[in-house]
Amino acid sequence: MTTRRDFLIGASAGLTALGTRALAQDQPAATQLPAEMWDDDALPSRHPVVISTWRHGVPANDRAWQVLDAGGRALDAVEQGVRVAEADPEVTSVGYGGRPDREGHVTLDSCIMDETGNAGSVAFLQECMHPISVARKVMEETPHVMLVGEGARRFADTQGFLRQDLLTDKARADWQEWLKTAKYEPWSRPSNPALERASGHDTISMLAVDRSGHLSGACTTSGLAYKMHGRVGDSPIIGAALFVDDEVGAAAATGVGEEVMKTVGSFLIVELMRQGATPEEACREGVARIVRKNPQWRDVQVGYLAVNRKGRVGAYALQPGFQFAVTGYEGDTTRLVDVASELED
Ligand code: SD4
Repeated sequence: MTTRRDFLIGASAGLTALGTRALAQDQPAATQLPAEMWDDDALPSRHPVVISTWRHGVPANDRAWQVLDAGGRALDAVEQGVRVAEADPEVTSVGYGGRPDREGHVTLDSCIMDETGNAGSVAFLQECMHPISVARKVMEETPHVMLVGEGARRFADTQGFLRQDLLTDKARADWQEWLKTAKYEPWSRPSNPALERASGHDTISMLAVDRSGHLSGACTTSGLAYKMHGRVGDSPIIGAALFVDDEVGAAAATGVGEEVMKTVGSFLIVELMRQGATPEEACREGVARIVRKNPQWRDVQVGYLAVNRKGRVGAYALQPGFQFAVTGYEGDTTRLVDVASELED
């Protein structure tokens, strides 16, 4: 059986970090992660932390950090942070510029959860630049948690969100190319993980701890490319792609949403942390559930991120190539971290 000590050694040995400077030059500088990232006792108290999925998490974290560093609330940080990815046309799996479904419609799933356990969500929302902010409005302005489709769009209208076409020329051209074969393979293992890594595309999920020690999380996506019209993934489902419990910690997911939903991944990870698991141990068990349940797990990517209430972070994935951005350690610069995985490179 793996002891906690073995586990921690394995975790740090399997991880490297990239500074933002190295990112700009596109030259991965491998450095050891600071010990406090993994060690509750070494972390300075009341120090904010923000983590988010994939390479597009770097500019998103930088925005969230401005809020946290100024003493702002974790909820505002995660909303502001993921809005950066939503508005970026280069991010092909979130918001504007996201790949459409097989009928050419960009449909969005988002959710947000705060330190009190309040949550808001939208699913199958169209023509909206910032679904995360609509999700927050659902949380704050309605008695409900989730609105979908045309109902969500009409609610967004009442809240002043403009109707905007999100399908960029590039995304349209890629979709038209896809239509030539119309092969739907969201479950395929990326043939070249290095390329997958470089392109840095995927859902953005973000978790933050603010200076008051409170937690919040957000998740937003255009979902799997060329999905069936009407398909909703894990990203707007509280407990699946995102769960926050201020007394314990928070967890979030990226990857094939069907696998995350079937194992209620983020809720599971928070509950494991409640029982004493470290964030990374909990993420590993979240991944292990998928491995045990799905004989096809080698062809699926799912990545989990978690943070506990002390700001200690962890992550684990099924496939190599998953990365997360972290800000709040070592000079508060944003680092991109390679995550250990069930399958090796
Ligand atoms: C979904 N989890 O719609 C999202 C998409 C994603 O890799 O993260 N893609 O299933």
